[in-house]
Amino acid sequence: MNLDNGQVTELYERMLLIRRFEEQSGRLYMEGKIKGFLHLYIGEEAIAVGVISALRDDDYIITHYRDHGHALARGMPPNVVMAELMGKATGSSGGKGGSMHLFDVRRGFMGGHAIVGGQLPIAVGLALSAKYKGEDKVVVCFFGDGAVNQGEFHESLNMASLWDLPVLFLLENNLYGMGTHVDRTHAGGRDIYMSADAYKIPAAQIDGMNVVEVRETTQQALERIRSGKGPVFIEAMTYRFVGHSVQDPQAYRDSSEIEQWRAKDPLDAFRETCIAEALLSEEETAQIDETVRETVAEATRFAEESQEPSLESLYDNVYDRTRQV
Ligand SMILES: Cc1ncc(C[n+]2csc(CCOP(=O)(O)OP(=O)(O)O)c2C)c(N)n1
Ligand SMILES: [Mg+2]
Repeated sequence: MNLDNGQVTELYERMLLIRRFEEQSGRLYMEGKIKGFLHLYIGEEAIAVGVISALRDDDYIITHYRDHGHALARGMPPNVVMAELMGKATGSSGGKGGSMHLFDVRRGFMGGHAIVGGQLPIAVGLALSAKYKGEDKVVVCFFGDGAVNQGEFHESLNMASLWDLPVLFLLENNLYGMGTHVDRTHAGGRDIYMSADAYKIPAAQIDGMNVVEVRETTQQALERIRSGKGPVFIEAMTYRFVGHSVQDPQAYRDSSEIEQWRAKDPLDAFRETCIAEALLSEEETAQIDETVRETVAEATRFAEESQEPSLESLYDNVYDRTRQV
């Protein structure tokens, strides 16, 4: 591995933070403290962390509704993310966006989008603005296999390629869109990355459970994009270890399939490799585990103790043409 102790510590800590944060969110949902929808990212952590660790601070990120992992990987404070999930005024969107609408303009984190595929054309718009203004920024657009059979996916790839826009299309292929397997939704089978070929966009399919592979492929893609050669497409193969949302009984898949993928747990694999290559010690991983647990406990405390948005703020930031300003 071409990484030093500091870098592997950061990658491992971020992945573990996402894992523990998500586990805690699931518990809080069951306790009725998080309401509405909650889509967990458990099993897919290597993608958000591998990709986002390769970005610059002023690059843009835009993603789908399964967005907690991307937000935490980008460095959004866990306190603020947890408060948003609990609908508190201290949350990143003042408690009014919730799980699917995390947002942080300062960090170039342009949302959390609940409309499947809706972020793709917005990513192209962000990239067009960056190119037009002569800014050296790349837009990373995360989306799932459920987004790729819609027109806007093809329109976005076409326009980004035609205009050589600085977009990294990052497909998280976890084999399912809600309860439907990708084999039943995509005529091209599991090699969705080949769709990019129709638009002359270079594409690769990679192991989304391997954080180092994700990071290195992203670095190569970014280099090409920053040189002005237009978009790149990466399909990262992955699996969500839990249901589509917390309310999903998962009757559509066998537990043996889940077990097979759990055996490829991106955290276990990375930790074992780091220990084998003497990049991390058992003691260091235990220490990281301790730190992460404290961070998640503190985020929970912060969110629980925060106030709900005031009634007077109900219409703030809401466009309502019937109300006079
Ligand atoms: C345009 C649109 N159609 C349908 C839905 C309902 N819906 C929510 S999530 C989802 C599945 C998306 O699957 P995928 O893109 O693979 O993401 P994953 O949940 O696997 O991360 C669907 C169909 C929606 N939100 N938006
Ligand atoms: Mg999917």
